Amino acid sequence: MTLNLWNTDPDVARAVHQETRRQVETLEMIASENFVSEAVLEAQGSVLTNKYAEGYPGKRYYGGCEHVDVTEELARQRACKLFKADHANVQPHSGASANIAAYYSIIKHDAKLMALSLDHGGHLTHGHKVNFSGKHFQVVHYGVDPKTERLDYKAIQDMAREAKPDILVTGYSAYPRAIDFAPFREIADELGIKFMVDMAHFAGIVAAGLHQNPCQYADIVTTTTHKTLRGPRGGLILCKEELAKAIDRSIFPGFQGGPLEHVVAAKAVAFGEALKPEFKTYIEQVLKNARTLAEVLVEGGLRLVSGGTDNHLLLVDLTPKGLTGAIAEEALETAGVTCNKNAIPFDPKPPAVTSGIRLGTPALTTRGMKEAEMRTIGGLILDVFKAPEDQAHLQKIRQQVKELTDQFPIYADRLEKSRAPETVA
Ligand code: DSN
Repeated sequence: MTLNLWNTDPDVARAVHQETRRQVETLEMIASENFVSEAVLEAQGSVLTNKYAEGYPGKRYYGGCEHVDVTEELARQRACKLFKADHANVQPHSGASANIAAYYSIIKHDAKLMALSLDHGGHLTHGHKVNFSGKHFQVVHYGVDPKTERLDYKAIQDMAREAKPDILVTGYSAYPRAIDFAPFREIADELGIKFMVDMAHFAGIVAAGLHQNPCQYADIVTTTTHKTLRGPRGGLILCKEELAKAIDRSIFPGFQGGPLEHVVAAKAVAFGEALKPEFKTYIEQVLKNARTLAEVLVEGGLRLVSGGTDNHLLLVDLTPKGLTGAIAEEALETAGVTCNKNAIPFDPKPPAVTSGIRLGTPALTTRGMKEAEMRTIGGLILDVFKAPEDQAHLQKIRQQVKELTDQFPIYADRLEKSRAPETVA
């Protein structure tokens, strides 16, 4: 299958093969990653990548758009159906692009934005000082309650009354609990401001009907399409009808040029998959797996931020084991478990070190793993932490990881076909 690639560019072909092998043979526990279907990969790898289509279906600045109009329209309609939204813009290249365009459709440069801070689980694009959002807006950050490590809606209300932001934002990249959008809506209504939700992490849980739907509360909802939603890497904006024109103009011609129509087609396929009943079963299992893993890790002496999880992710405080996030991430990777170091709320350690790791179950669940495997994996993680610098110990665990991943094959055909042909050394 990758014969052309091997013949044209063996260096790239080799890296693609090795990455395929890495995904197949290790335990992918980065909470924001997943494995898309072969159908999504086919759409994304199609000739639609050749097409310019600035504009929107039926109103393009290029000829020959009749077929990409079909795929983009399908993506829009399916996104609206999935999230019960009035309007969808499926062109954002990423979650960050979606957020930039969303902000500028309703607020101006220097406006005041209020959101969850990055070190308490928020996202860079929610006003971090190194990001456009922190540089171009005045920012007020709320955090989690020091005792419960959960959002304190009353404290957020008090802060908003005091700060009088122009836009209120919620959403996270590392918060293990469900969010109640109703108090945010009330605050926004009281202050007469817009309310935006970035549901990138939990979009799949919303699609499955297992999380409150932000589209029923927020003026604008943004998301990536590749996390729990299990689509291609990209972004999506959903909004009420009255903001549809502003959002569309903000994406194009505001912040983007030609849409990536091959990715848009892959989004259409993924949204179609998420509309099927099997997707709800998948997300139910993602949640059960996260809860099971949480139990095992707590029984093994680790502390979980907020005491547990309502969603697909766990924020693990490694302090009881005397480890840092950096050491744990590296040891786990050597043992074949991929995750990321992550600050915990009020973390005394710097971001490159951290006291925590973030673990997620979406990708493992896509492989078909269930509670029994989560117990095994929890045990392997605890084993890694017993001697994180003992390379022989880590290699033994890596062998156990390989035995486990062999029982839950993924991309088997793809792996085989990405191997070097005999003609290439
Ligand atoms: N970088 C993503 C994550 O890992 O959560 C958020 O965009």
